Formats: sequence, C-alpha cells, structure tokens
Amino acid sequence: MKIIHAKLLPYDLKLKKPFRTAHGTTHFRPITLIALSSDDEQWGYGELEAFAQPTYTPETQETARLVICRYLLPLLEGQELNCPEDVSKLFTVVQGNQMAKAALETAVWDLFAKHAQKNLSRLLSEHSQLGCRQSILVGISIGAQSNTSKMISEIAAAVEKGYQRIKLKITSTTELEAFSRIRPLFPKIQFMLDANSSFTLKNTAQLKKLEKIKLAMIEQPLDATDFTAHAELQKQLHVPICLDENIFSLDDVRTAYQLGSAQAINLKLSRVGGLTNALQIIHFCNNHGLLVWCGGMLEGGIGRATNLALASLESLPFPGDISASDRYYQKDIIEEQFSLKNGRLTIPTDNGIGVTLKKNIQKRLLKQPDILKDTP
Ligand code: OSB
Ligand code: MG
Repeated sequence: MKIIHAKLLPYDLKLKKPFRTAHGTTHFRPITLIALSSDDEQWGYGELEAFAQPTYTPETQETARLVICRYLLPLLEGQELNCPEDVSKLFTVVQGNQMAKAALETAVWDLFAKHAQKNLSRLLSEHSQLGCRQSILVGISIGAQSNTSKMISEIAAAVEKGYQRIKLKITSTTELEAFSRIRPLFPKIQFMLDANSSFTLKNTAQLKKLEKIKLAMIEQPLDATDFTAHAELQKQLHVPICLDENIFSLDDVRTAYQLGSAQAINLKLSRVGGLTNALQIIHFCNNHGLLVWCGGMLEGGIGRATNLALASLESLPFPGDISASDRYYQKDIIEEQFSLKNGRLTIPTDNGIGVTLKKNIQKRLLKQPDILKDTP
C-alpha cells in the first residue's frame, strides 16, 4: 500500500463540563483530524491528540502539525507499506514527537483494516496474537472538584450511569482526608486517584495515609519525568503506583520495571507513538507482571474508536478511561454514540475503526488541501 493523499482538519470540541486536573482546566479540546488514502480512494482516519499547550506533554497541536507536514508525511510519501508496523519503523529517524507519529500511524492501521475488510479490533488481535472482546468494562475519570460535596454528587451521578470503576483527580490542595468519608459511601465501586504529578516525596506521609482507603492504584503522584522518586515512593507504599505522564515508549516502561517505579501502566496510544508501540508495551507488561490498561485524553470520536479497538484486547481487563460519548462533548465528529450498558461499551464491528464521520465534517475535510499534492 502507498499513501498518496493526506488531509488535515483542525477543529475545537466543546466539553459539556470543564475538566480540571493539576495541569489546568480544559473547556475546549482542540483536535486535528488526519485523513490518509492510498490510490483506491479508501480513507483511513486518525486523530492528533496533543493539547493546545505543552503542559501535559511537550507537544502541542501546532508543533505536532508542523512535524507531521514537514517531517513525517515526507517519510511516508511514496513508500510501499507491507503492513501497518512499517510506519513506526519509517518514523524512527524522527526523535520523540509521539503524538504526531501516532496520528498518522493510527490512520494507516485504519486503512489496512479497511483494505482487509476487517474491524480494527480483529486486526490488532491477529497482529498481537491476543484475543479480543466484543464489549468491555470502562471507567470514568472525574475532574478535580472545588469541594467534597460536589465530588460526592459527581461520583453518585457516574454510579447511577453504571460506571463501576471511578478515577478521581486530586491536586496538592485536595482535602485527602475526605476520601476516607467518600469511599464507604460507594462500597461496590473500584476507586483510584490521579494526582497528575502534583506531589513530591515530601508528601509521602500524606500519601501513606491514603492506604487506609481501598484504592486500585494511585496514578502519577510525582514529577512527570522522575522514575527514581516514584521507585522510592513505591517502596514505601503497598498501593500500586500507576505511571501515566512518564510513559512515552517501551523504554520508559522497561525503566519503570527495572527501577520498581510502578506496578501499573496507563497506556495512552497517542503518547507512545501509536498502535504498534502500544502492542509491544502490552506484551512487555504481560511478560513482566505489570498491570497495563488503556488510558484516555479526552479524545474525539475517532480517537475514542481507536482506543476501543485497543482496549478490546484481552490483555487489558482493567477498565480503561474510555467513557460513554455523552460524558464528553456537546457535538462530536462521528455519527455513532458509544453508550454504556451495565458499565460496558460495545466495540464497533464495521471495517476499520468502524465509525463514520458526520456529513459536515466530511464536507470540510474534502475542502482541505491535499498535503501530498498541493504543497509547493
Ligand atoms: O491524566 O489521565 C489523565 C485527560 C486529559 C489529560 C490527562 C488525563 C485525562 C483523563 C481523562 O484522566 C480520561 C478520559 O479521556 O476520559
Ligand atoms: Mg493520568
């Protein structure tokens, strides 16, 4: 297969409710839709998931679009691709820029699945030799709230909808003692906390107190690049630490394993450069007793569908951060709605990622220039 057309469409999605983490508050989510095609006019889609600012990861929408157009698309152009795994190999000459790479790489996986007239979940299952499921348990990530009673009502609303695994965002100003009161109110729910790097080793005593509460894990308590401090903390905590911000590659997962920085990995396929790398990380985690699960970063419909295909793999039984569509945007870009049934989402079964762009998005995409043909 040769990629001969490429189109980019940047747009903003408006969240139904602002989402607050230790990194800041998100009202609008900028996303760039990537459309690639080979000569038969079949289109594959990917999403560029970088944020507007380089606060959560180093890339931004603007820097990643520049890297895509100037460095990555020229590497793809005219190349004969025998399998989707070829893309990450071609991209190794470019350092970092994982989200830019993932945007293109996931679109190529979609294209290969469509060519084979297979659903992406099936194709990933075949390429990884891992079984796949038709529906999966999913969790919800609830943003930081200004007080405990707001937190309790957000949790109650999520439980009402059927979520059985709830992640609560905490910051250095969250009243952590409140969780010992919140936890017994929802005895059947699996809880975890995500600090988004807002603590330091000086807070160890405070974090140790949290161990009295039944928690599945604590995500990213410390600095985003610090493996040794997490290892130090994990030695002192029984509750598993899950690394999120630290994990850009299989090498990072190996480092975490060797140092004992974590017992769980929040795998964001956009941050590890795409599906090929994600599958390698899953195998490593399986072989080394690390729990690995599919994270989210407020994806639009295309990114969510790709995440669902990845999370359908049997090696990811822990419910991912892939909530139902109604939790995110006022208007999404795909026709389909992913809705929760008994805490589960159904994996799309149509070819490729198995979802359809809304008509207005298709029209806007058609009007975009073909980067591989129209750039002087
Ligand atoms: O830390 O996992 C995170 C969203 C944006 C950036 C970082 C994170 C998150 C989430 C939301 O927790 C997960 C989702 O997409 O539902
Ligand atoms: Mg996180």
